[in-house]
Amino acid sequence: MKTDVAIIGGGPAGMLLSQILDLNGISSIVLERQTKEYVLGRIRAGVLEQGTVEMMSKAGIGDRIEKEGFIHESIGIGFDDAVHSIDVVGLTNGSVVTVYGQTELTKDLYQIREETKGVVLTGVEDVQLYQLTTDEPYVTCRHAGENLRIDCDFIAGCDGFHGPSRQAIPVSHLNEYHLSYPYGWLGVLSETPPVCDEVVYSNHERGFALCSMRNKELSRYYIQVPSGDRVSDWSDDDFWKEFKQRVPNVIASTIVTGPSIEKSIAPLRAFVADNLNYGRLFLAGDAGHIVPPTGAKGLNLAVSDVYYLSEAFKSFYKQGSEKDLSNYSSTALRRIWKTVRFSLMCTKMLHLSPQSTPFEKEVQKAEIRYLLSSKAAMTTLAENYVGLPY
Ligand code: RFL
Ligand code: PHB
Repeated sequence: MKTDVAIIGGGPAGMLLSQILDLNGISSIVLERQTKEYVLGRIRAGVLEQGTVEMMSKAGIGDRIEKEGFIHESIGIGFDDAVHSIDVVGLTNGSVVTVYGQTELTKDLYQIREETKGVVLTGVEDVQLYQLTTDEPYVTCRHAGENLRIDCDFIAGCDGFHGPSRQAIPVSHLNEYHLSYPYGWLGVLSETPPVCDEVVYSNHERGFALCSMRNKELSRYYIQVPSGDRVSDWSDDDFWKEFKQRVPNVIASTIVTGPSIEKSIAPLRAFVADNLNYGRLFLAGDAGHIVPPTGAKGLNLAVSDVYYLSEAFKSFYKQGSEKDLSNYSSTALRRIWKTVRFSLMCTKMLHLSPQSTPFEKEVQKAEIRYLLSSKAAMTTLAENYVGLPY
């Protein structure tokens, strides 16, 4: 098989890239390890930056987001038994975020690639990358019992943190920065009406809690749990009991609880790969970086990477210029590091750290009080939350 760009990974980054390339007459083949049903069943992100929504519209899949997404003009901070609203739209001259599940966004991407007859091979095994530093790289894999070889001009590594793409970069060309937190998020999806119409991030001495939603009948809630906890350690009753203790009473007393239809634990960590490029291989999305979910940035960063990378492929195929491709890594990393900074700052401000001294706990409270009393601090939070410019 032959294509312009071989894309490893059919998550949001890989699928969006293939769609944008297609709109620009650049061919691609997507290789996804899991089945389509598995990919579409994963419950993950829920908050889209304005730039992400614009990218989806440009890619021809903005209609359902526009119809079914929920525009949020503010976010809530739960602190001292009250919900403090931050007027995101007012502080950013009109920018908002859209609540729309990653599951739905991925469904839209698979659907449009089916309509546009894109080649997306699911259930592939043993993906391997070759000749990355030549003009003739290729990928091999097994698919439906056959061995495949895909010759291409470029390879896009969109295969998440554990995929083979980053591992194909020699260690001498890769600097990896890692940070892990001694806690994770236990998330529950429940067929109940969301308790608030804004996303509420709650700081509490028992630990962090988050109220989010997917639609009018579907809520998504999280609580901070120690690393090492397993989903089986937490019954639904235990979850709700703990959750209610960590949110302001106005939420605890009105929340409608119900059985969880999904429950999972995500570890909190940060990771950045420097460089995102090796020869003809380019990394995008979680393959190149992970942020703790507190700022709601993982999916949005994957989309901004795809923006820079697709623009660079466009200049290569349309103007014959390799300049944007050679600058891809440094351009994308500048935005990535700023977003890492924001995600770490939110994580530190809102979570209970098991190592915190009483002194540090007081400083954390002062940090939140300062945020809630300072227009400058709230503006900083709001402009990062809606997404920094590309
Ligand atoms: P993905 O979605 O992991 O997709 C990578 C794909 O590559 C495939 N793959 C392979 N394919 C072929 N061969 C192999 N050997 C392969 N190995 C892996 C995988 O099967 C998969 O389909 O990465 P991508 O596309 O870069 O997208 C990144 C986002 O999924 C991720 O950043 C977000 O979900 C993070 N995230 C959030 N991001 C936000 O912007 N806003 C949020 O509100 C938000 N909340 C979250 C989150 C992530 C969470 N978890 C579970 C980590 C909340 C949670 C709880
Ligand atoms: C979610 O709805 O899953 C969600 C919302 C906000 C975050 C992270 C996750 O910061």
